[in-house]
Formats: sequence, C-alpha cells, structure tokens
Amino acid sequence: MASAPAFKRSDSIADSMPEALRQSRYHMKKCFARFVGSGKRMMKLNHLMDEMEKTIDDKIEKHKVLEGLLGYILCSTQEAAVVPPYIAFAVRPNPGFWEFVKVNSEDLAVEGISSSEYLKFKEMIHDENWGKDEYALELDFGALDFSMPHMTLSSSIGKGLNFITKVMSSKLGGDTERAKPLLDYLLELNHQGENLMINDTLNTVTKLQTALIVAEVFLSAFSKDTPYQNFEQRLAEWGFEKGWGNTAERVKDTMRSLSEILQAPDPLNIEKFFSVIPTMFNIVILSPHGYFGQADVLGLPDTGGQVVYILDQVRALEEELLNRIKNQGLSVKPQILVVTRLIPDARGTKCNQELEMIQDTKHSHILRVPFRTENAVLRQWDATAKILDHMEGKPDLIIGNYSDGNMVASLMASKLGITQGTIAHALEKTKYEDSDIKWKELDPKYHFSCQFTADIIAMNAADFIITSTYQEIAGSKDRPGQYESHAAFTLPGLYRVVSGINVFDPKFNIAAPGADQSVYFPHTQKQKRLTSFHPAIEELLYSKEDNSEHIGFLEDRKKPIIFSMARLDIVKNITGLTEWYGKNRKLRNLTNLVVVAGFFDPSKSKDREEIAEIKKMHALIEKYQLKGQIRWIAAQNDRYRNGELYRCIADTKGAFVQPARYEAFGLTVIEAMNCGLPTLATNQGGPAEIIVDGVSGLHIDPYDGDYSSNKIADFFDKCKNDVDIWNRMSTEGLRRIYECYTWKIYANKALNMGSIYSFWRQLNKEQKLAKQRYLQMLYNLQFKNLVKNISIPNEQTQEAEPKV
Ligand code: UDP
Ligand code: LCN
Repeated sequence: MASAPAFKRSDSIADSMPEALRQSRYHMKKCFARFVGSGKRMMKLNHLMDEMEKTIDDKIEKHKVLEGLLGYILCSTQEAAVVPPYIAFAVRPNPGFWEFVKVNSEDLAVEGISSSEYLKFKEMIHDENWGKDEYALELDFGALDFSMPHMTLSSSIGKGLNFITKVMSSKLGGDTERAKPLLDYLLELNHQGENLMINDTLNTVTKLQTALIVAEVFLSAFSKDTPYQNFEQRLAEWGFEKGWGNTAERVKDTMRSLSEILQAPDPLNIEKFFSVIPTMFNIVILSPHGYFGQADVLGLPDTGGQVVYILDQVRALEEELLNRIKNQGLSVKPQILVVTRLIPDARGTKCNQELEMIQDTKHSHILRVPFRTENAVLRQWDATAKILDHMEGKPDLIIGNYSDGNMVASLMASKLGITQGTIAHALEKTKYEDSDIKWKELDPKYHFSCQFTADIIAMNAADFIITSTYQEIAGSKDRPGQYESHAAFTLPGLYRVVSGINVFDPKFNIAAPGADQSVYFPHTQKQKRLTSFHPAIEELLYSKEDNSEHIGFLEDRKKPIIFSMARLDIVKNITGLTEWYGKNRKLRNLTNLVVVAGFFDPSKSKDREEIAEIKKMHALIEKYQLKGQIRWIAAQNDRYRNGELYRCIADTKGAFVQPARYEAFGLTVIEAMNCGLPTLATNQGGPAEIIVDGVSGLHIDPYDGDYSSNKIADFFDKCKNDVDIWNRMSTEGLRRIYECYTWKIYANKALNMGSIYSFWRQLNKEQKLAKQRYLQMLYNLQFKNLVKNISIPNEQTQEAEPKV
C-alpha cells in the first residue's frame, strides 16, 4: 500500500485531493469517467482499485499514480457513493478519523462535505425521496457533547480512564471551591443508609483538610497493623466514618491520598483513591440471550464464549470486591446478580430454574426472569422489581451485555439513577455488508432497525464501555472498528445518524478477559495435572474406532498435534483449517490434526450454516483422504477435561491453531496460551492483538490458506530441529498472558471504572441529563414503534407493556 507522500497530518483530504488529481489529470479524468460509467453505485476500495487498474494501461504510469498522493488517498477510502456527476468518498486516513469529499467527475472539482451530506449521497442510491427530504430525521449525539472533553489521538482510544483522571485533576484543582464536588460525593457515600468515609461534621473542604491532617498525625502513633477498631472512636469524634481501611497503615494511606488530591489533584492519586474507597458492593450483570447456565449449555443456540466470559467475570469481580471490602475495614457482603431469561423448555439444562448460586462464589447468583410460559409469550414482567427484591436495595452498578442486555441496562440504570457499563464483543452492524443502507431488505429476518436503535441508545446512555481489544473500538489501519462503524450511518426512511458514537469519547476502555487459571494452567505444572482424565483423553485422541464422540484416527502417534476447538460456524473456519492441512504435504508429514467442533450427523442440526459445515467436513476428509491423520471430536463440555486436553496436546509438542475468518476476542486462544501450548491464530480481530507475531505466538491469515499452512508447517519444521523454539514460544505465550490477560487485571480495571465513572457522571450531571432526555425521546418515538413490528410467535392476548 502507498505510504503518504507529501501528505501531512495537518492536511485535510479536501485540501490535498485537488493537487493529487492535478498530478495525473489525464488519467484521472478517464478514471472518474469510468467510476461513473461502471454502473456500480456503491464502490468499495477493491472496486475503485479494479477500475483504476483497467483504466491506466501504462505500467509505469499506474505505478506512479498508485504510489503517489492519489494512491494514498484511495487506499484510505472505505467506500464511495456514485451519484453522477459526483462521486462522494468516505476516507479514513487513520483509526477513528474520517473525512468526506465529493468530486465532480466532469471537471474534477473537489469539495469537503459533512457526514450528513455524505450519507445523503448514499441515500440517493437506495431511497431517493428520503435522500432529498430536507426534514429527514437526523440523530446527532455530538451536538450534546460540545462541552465534554474528548481525546484526539488514535493511540489514546480505549484509555478513557487515564484521560478522565487527568481531566478530573484540572477540574478539581486550583482552590477549595473546585474540590467541592468531591466533598459532596464523599458525603453521599453510604451502605444501606449508613454513612461511609465522612459525615456532615466535615461539610466543607477546609474542615475536611484540617481533619485529615490531624488524623494522620494521630495515626502515626499506631503500629502499621493496628486494627481500625482500636482508633475508630477517636476518628468518629472528628467526623470520620468507616471505609478508610482495616488497619492504621491503610487508613493513613487513604487519608494521605485524599489530602494530596485536595492540595493539588493528580491522575495517579485520583485513580488510587477511587480504587480503595467503598463505592461498589452490589452489581447487576444483564445477559438475556442464549442459554445462560453453568453446565451443558455451550454450543446451544446463541451460547458460546459469552457465558464463559460472564461466569469467570463474576468470580473475578467477587474476589476483588471481597478483597477491597476487607481492606476497607467493612463487613459488607457484596452481591453479584446475573440476570437472564428463564427458559421453560430448558433442554436438560438448569435454564428453567429461577435462582441458581454461581459455583466458586460466596454471594453471587443467576436470576432468571420468565419472558414466556410453556406455550405463550408473556407481555409483562418486571426485572427491576425482582432485582431490588433479591438485593434488598439498589445495585451500585449495572453492566449490560450485547444489544438486548445493554438496552435493558440503559433503561434500568436511568430509572434507578445508577452507573451503567456496557459490553458488546460483537456488534451486528459490521457483520453484514451495507447492513445500514439495506436495512429494509434485511429487517424481516434480522430486525436491524430495532437492534441498531438499541445499540445507539445503549452506547450513548452508558457511563463507560468495556471492550476486550482496541480493534473492537477502532479497528485497524485498514478495517474500521465495530463501534467506529456507528459514528455515521443511515437507515433510509427511518433516520440518519450523523454523529452516533465518537470513538474518542473517554467512556471507552479496554479490559481484556482472562481464562480461569485453576482450569487452564501450564502443562509443566506436573503436580497439578488432572491425571485422572488421562485414560479418557487417551481414548479420545488415539483409539482406532469411530463412535458418537469422535471419528477418524491417528496412525502415527509420535507426531505433534495441531489442535483446534470451536463451534462449527463458517466464521470459525474449522473447515478452512482442515482444507489447508489436507492440501499441504509437508504439514501432513510433520503433524496430526485434531479438531473439536460441533457434531457429525447433519440431520441432528437445525442450523443451516452448521449443517453445511458438517457436510463440508465429511467431504474434505474424503477428498484429501485424511483418515489416519485426522481426529474429529464432537463438541466438548467439561472445561476441566478441556484444560487437560490442551495440556496433553502440549505434551505432544503440538500447537493450537485458531483459523477464524474473524474473531471478536477469542477465549480459546488465551486458554491454550495459559496451558503453555504455542498458539497460531487469525490476524482478523482480537487474536491479532493478543499475540505478538513471532514472539508469543504466530499470526495466520484466514484469507490466505497457502501462506498460513506453510507458516504452520515451517513452525513445526523448525521445532523438529530445535526444541527450544517450541519451548520459547510456550514461555513467551505465558509471559504475555500474565502481563495482559488475567481476570485479576480485568477485575481491578472494571471495578476502578465503576468507581471513577460513578463520580464522573456526578461531575457532568447536567450534560448527562440532557442526553438522557434526548435518548428517552428516541426510545419512545422510535424504538417502541419498531418493537411493535416484530411479530411474536404464539402471542398471548395481554395488552400490557413489558417493564424492565
Ligand atoms: N468451548 C467448549 N467446547 C467446545 C467449543 C468451545 O467448551 O466444543 C469453549 C471454549 O473452551 C471457550 C468458549 O467455548 O471457552 C468459546 O469461546 P470463544 O471466545 O473462543 O468463541 P465464541 O464461541 O464465544 O465465539
Ligand atoms: C464473543 C466472541 O465472539 C468471542 O470472540 C469472545 O472471545 C467471547 O464473546 C468472550 O468475550
């Protein structure tokens, strides 16, 4: 791809494009005439490049144009809308940065245009009347954000917490009056009505500052570990309540942090202070879709890594909460409640139980709310009432998951006036090309109008957004991120979003998940190995007969194993891996292939895509005569056994290969790495960020099978000659995990977010309220009507409206 010749960051595309076109005006006139003449109305980068290739015959000329400024601009173009004589370009020079220009194909005049004008060009192609309607509904969330500080660097995207603690420092610093919001916030802290930290005695910043100095001197006389109870009485006389710490040292430390913030705030102290004060006790996590259960659910419709993620997340959050509460010197029981739907026909799972304790936690539960009975859909339920009832009070934080959970979280958080976080590892909009502009066509099947409206409401309502990777927010150099794709889009006939979400908004944070390290631990930890599974795993991998759990066999068991495990979806590309293996002689000579995926009998599946993949697997095994070198194992449910399976694969000096066409994050990648199994994973999505190519694993390209299978073969070839290469990749993989991908790191970050954004929303309450009003309008005037269009099977004749 062309670099940026003579293009400075300060130049806008609208400024530099006229010069770029002038440089080869003759060819460009031809080219633009061809763009217009091609008949294509929406052109993607590959279309533009193809037409350009065809127009300029001369190789040297072509090279000159592509390597020049124009080549650079075109390479950064995401799409172009052709409305003769104009061509409107959407250019993305860097993650998060977009510019729109229109070029007149007749005289090559260039003009910078707004996102609204650009979207109108797209609309003219799909719905001319709407595109021409001067009063078409435009959503502009940016208009409400004018006084909110935003980041400006691509490299800062996803580091919202760092940014807001800096902004807080400048907001709170200067004089005591400016620190008043912090004082007010502390005065409000309580647990079930009982004051925490300070009471009304310390109702001015000056009084608080003085009391802190006196208390610090007083505490210096105690040894570090002196329990809080020993000096509680005296602190109470000065206006201090519980929550500062359980020992003299902790209390002193927290007091010192606050004194320093009140003297001159700095981001580090602010983060430290908010990470120790008692603001979070009860958390609600909403995850309505799929079968949410602790056993026998993985692989059921809509049920995958998301369930694993939430259950591990709950365990990690509870552990961190218990630790924080103990250190605060409090004896409060934290509660985490996962709220999901109750499924009467639970297919042998516990999804029909209303309340279920979460394993390996002390106080966390799954609460299931029925949305339907055995034979009809319920039109009325009240999840909020159930939550308040179970928790005996309001939660401190609500975290939603995916479109449905986030929508409910937004309504509930707004109703209860509490802090809201959202998570959506996969947003639907980017999964289907032109899903916005073609919404009418797709709506009967996918209800995108509802879903995108829910997404845009939730993103804007959220106080903070947790993502697993940078690419989830802002993509990569070439591919826009999932959230980024909601910046400007249009649903012709419904509304045009000219500013939907800004990826430079400091609400975005990256907190990557981990894998349960009591289940996924290194193969070298011999004393911990779950050897009781070995006979079953031996059978699973090496027995010669086909049965309902596995087909195929491994002739030469001395070879290392290439292992993969995923749902049998097209996007997971297990068939792609099988084909690469089948085609590559060298790879077949060096290794065996073991895949855990779906099941073998297509008649047992109801999913069209899965049926096609099952058939394809059988066909590939046949076509490449893979029997003797492949073991296809049906989906596996026991995570302990799966953990041991990864380690047994490591014992063969094998590797985990994750070949997905796109992977939002990729839990299996970090499970394998946690087990010390070298991992070669897709460069499309999360794994590209998890693995540092050539150090902690290798990247493969799902769209280039030859390149990928050769890279895998090379790896095994090298390891055969030098076992240190395998060992190094295993160790570096583990190092990467321990540095960046553990649940401990996640829980710490997530609770800091909960605590700091709770204060941030107070600091910006007028703005928050204004946005809430705008969102309420969108919800009432649009969303509710869109929902009405979705037909409900076996509808009961109840008229009441669902409550959240
Ligand atoms: N998994 C499993 N059995 C299978 C396939 C997958 O237990 O047959 C687990 C896997 O260990 C991981 C999760 O399901 O914990 C899949 O998560 P991932 O993020 O890789 O993909 P998703 O299914 O969420 O797209
Ligand atoms: C959903 C996905 O698609 C996966 O890529 C993630 O790993 C999983 O959720 C858990 O975050």
